[in-house]
Amino acid sequence: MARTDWFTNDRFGMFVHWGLYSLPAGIWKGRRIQHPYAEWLQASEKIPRAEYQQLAQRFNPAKFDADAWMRSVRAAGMKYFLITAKHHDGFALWPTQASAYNIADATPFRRDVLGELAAAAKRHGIKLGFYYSHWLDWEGTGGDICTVHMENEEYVHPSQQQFEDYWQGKCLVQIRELIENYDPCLFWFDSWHDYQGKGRDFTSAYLTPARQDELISLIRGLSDTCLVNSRINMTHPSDRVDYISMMDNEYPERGFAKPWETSGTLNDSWGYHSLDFDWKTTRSLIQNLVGNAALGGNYQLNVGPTGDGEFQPAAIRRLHEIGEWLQVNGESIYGTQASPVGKLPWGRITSRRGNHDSTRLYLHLWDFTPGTALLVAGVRNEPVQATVLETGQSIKVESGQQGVWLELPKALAGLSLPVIVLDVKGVVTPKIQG
Ligand code: JFZ
Repeated sequence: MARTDWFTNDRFGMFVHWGLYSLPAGIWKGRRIQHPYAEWLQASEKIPRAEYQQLAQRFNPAKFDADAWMRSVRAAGMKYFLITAKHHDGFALWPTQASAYNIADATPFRRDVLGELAAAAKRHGIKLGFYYSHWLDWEGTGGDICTVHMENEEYVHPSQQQFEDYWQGKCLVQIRELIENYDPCLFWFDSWHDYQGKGRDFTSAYLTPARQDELISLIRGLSDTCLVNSRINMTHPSDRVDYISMMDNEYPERGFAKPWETSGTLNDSWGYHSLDFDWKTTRSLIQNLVGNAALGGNYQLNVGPTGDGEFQPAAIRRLHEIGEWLQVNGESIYGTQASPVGKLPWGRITSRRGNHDSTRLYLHLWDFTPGTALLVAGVRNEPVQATVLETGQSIKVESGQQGVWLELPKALAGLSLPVIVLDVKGVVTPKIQG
């Protein structure tokens, strides 16, 4: 039983970016901020710390309802939920002892949002995890700043001693608090190669192998189950991490030996952006989920709640539509493995070892013509049966030189992104990827 078994089984989770930046929502002093990410407000507009941190006095999300959020997670067919416990601005969504810059001490709201979400997640059978910005922290207690967007007389890179004081006095203290208070299923640490265009990766000055080991050892010492992602340190990859986090909205051409995941946005920004109307279609979001599952990977879809604590209607509609598709096709995602024959011109395949020496293939039809024949190239196993997963309609199958042929019924026209279940004898020999 591997620590990551639940993760690879569940395949689909929710990411939430929520914090002080959700109030101005991409607008500052009446103008749209430069950075596409609303959560990068402080850096994008180089807002003096004292001015930015005044947002806390206005943070009072009266409409925040942890159970309502978890109902949306369930309605979408998602199995785990992550929230930004602390993003780059350094503000904490729980009553931490490490800094008064937190929801209980600095806002009129005062409620422990993470505590309420942890309890609601338990009630709804959802696993809860945390995003934590361990490298960048713009509170002013020694965390690093991002040169490209914010370096000025106030925002300068910390000295090694200043960063160490932040690391020991805030970062490690808060990680311990989060594990002891809320027992998270995983951490999603955030870093990247910060070349600042000068060829040298500034991240490594702070995220050293020693600090990486110190952080992972702290977590391992406090929790046998909590997973750690690869973006804890992109410069010194460690085999101690549990899963690989792709870059934002990055969908790989092939899978990895380790569990892996793509985090994606519903529109462009992670945090709520009131002028971001670039919403993705439900069809493309389902194809992201299927595309990653067909390569043995996970998909974590982001929501940016408003400053009041509500999900936008456009987000709720897409979550419900994805959930409706998973209601009838979930068997083709949860607990499945990657395609043994790669991707095909008409769509993708997920698989599951069947019983009695058989294999079940889930054929995700994306580009096809109802009433015509479809070739599952590369599958030379003897076909046993084929049915439409949503309706149970059986389909005529026969084996051929190049693979298994199916006669697609006309009735498929009425289904969006239909899935056909094809059972074949034996194990399907993986096609050697060119
Ligand atoms: C990072 C954060 O900065 C962002 O706010 C959000 O939390 C996202 C999930 O992760 O975004 C990045 C980080 C690095 C790159 C792009 C987006 N990069 O190096 O291309």
